[in-house]
Amino acid sequence: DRCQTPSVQGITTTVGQEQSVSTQEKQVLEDLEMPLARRPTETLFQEQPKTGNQYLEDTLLRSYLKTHLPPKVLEEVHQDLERFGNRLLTKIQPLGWECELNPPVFRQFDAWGQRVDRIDTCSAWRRMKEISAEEGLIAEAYERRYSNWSRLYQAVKLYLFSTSSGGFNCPLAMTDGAAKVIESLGIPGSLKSAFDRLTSRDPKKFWTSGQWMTERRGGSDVANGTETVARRQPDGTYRLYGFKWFTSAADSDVTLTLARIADAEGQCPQGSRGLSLFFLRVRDEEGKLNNIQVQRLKDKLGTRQMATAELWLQGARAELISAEGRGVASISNMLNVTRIHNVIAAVASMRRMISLSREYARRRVAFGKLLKDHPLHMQTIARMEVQWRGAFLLLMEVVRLLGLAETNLASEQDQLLLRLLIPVAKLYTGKQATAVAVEAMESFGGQGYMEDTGVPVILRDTLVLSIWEGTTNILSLDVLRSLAKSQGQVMAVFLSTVQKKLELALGTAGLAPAVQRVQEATGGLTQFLEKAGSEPAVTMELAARDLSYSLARIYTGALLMEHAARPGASSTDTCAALRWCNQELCPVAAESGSGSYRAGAALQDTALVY
Ligand code: UCC
Repeated sequence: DRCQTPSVQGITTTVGQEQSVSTQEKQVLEDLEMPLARRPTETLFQEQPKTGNQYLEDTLLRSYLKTHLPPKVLEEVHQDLERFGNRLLTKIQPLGWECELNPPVFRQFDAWGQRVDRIDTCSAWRRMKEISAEEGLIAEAYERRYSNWSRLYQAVKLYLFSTSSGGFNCPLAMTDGAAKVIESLGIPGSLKSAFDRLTSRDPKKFWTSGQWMTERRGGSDVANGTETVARRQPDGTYRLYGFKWFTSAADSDVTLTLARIADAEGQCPQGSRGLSLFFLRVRDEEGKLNNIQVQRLKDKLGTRQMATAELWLQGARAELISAEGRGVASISNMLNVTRIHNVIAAVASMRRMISLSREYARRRVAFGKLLKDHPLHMQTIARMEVQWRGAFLLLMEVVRLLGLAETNLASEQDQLLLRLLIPVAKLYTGKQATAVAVEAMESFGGQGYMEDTGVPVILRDTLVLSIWEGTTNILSLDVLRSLAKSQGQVMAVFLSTVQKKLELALGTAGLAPAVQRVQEATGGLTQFLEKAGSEPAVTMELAARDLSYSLARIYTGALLMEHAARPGASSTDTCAALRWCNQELCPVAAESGSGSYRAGAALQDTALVY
């Protein structure tokens, strides 16, 4: 059973001499020797990559749960995740594909010219809603039957669900965000029934929520972009008038949205302090729209399974749920949750693409041997694997901290760290996922570019992750916001947490080079921050993106080391930590040395562009 390694077309192959070949692999190689006449000519000589139970196959996920969850919780969660993994494979994945093939259809008028504004979704999409309730994909986080671990458990289920969900992870993100806002308001009586529905396990009761923030002036500068006006009614409710330019999952039952409350003269306060947060039902009991008109569905590059619409609010009845003028601060609870969902989607997308690439490499023969026996090909997949591992641990860290915060177990330091890590993780994993998805697509050659393999769908749906819920730059500025608001405390917590993780790693000899690299990086980071404190404000703005990348890389390096230092860790865990730490861990220190953040550099940047 020794693999022959023929030299094909002058290319010298280097692997295979000592490798044993499985029966299946041998069959693939033997098939290549078949005479042409015996081949079914309509079939490609390549096999479809198939993956199994995504929970059972995910050794990093399983080792993380084993390390962190209390044994009793682990036992119960393991059983449920194994079952869910099978359900995903056999039932949910095919539904996800159906959602892709049957995107929502907008019907503005009926046959008799009556305006109906119907958004028709396919049965698979509606089934996803039922499954989400049955599986407790929102409920789990709010029932808290596993105390602080409930949030992490919910995130794991969402992570497994994400790439099979046919885009239903989007309404779930917003539903979770809405539930979080309502909970943080103390679940007022008027919202009790909505909260129960948003967090229900009963498919007949379960509601999803939208998040209508983006108007015609754009989605980032919400403070200046929101034109919608709220007029107070005698009964204390409001009617909203405005135009929402980008409303995802427009088939949702309820939504949260921002508007400016008009005074008796009809004047509205401008800017961020003029915005208030409202809750509204999209339709009434009979299914009639709440004085809302649908202008059209968006023609998007990806997430086409999900109806995103332009909506006219023409007196939509709504309930004010924040203090007047505290709309942005109140909706940021929702944003932080949807940003975590974005991280979940990014990590899940990387995982799916790598699983498919890995499987394909076990089946596809080129140049006389399987792809998995080509060192350069495996190096490429291994690099993606290191990215995914880091991103996965960063996600787990964020949801671990959120779980603590939601059960009053978080220290002040934990809360500061959570505030910082949410934008850091969102912006960094969004970019990682895009890079990994593109690279993984290439690992299938031309097949990866074929629509019906399903690979382009994953790529398209991944590309949005660095755009919606705050672009990379907007989130980099949010990182600065969190530093400024805590008056530097958050940085002290960041550095001391990294240091604690490094101390754990010091006991593992193989990690020493990685420990040193992270220590050098934190040194560079500290120096940069000390210096930047006395520079003009433009320095921090110009450095914001590189700073955020530095925070992401340093923290993730520390997490990989912590994982590799645990009892029972494997040599692969150490290898991943070492490789991660071989990259530039502190780009902000490196760039600052070259003067990229001086005021003059901003002028140069503009001159370069124009
Ligand atoms: O809606 C969209 C599409 C929906 C699809 C959802 C699917 C998700 C799926 C995921 C997985 C599948 S996309 C639109 C999303 N829009 C955004 O993300 C907005 C991006 N822009 C920003 O984030 C900006 O930074 C703004 C809007 C927050 C900036 O607003 P302001 O008003 O200029 O900001 P201020 O004045 O700095 O902040 C106002 C208050 C402050 O609190 P106070 O007044 O107490 O000091 C801030 O500290 O809000 C607080 N605040 C925050 N607090 C602002 N951001 C945050 C935050 N992230 N966390 C905590």
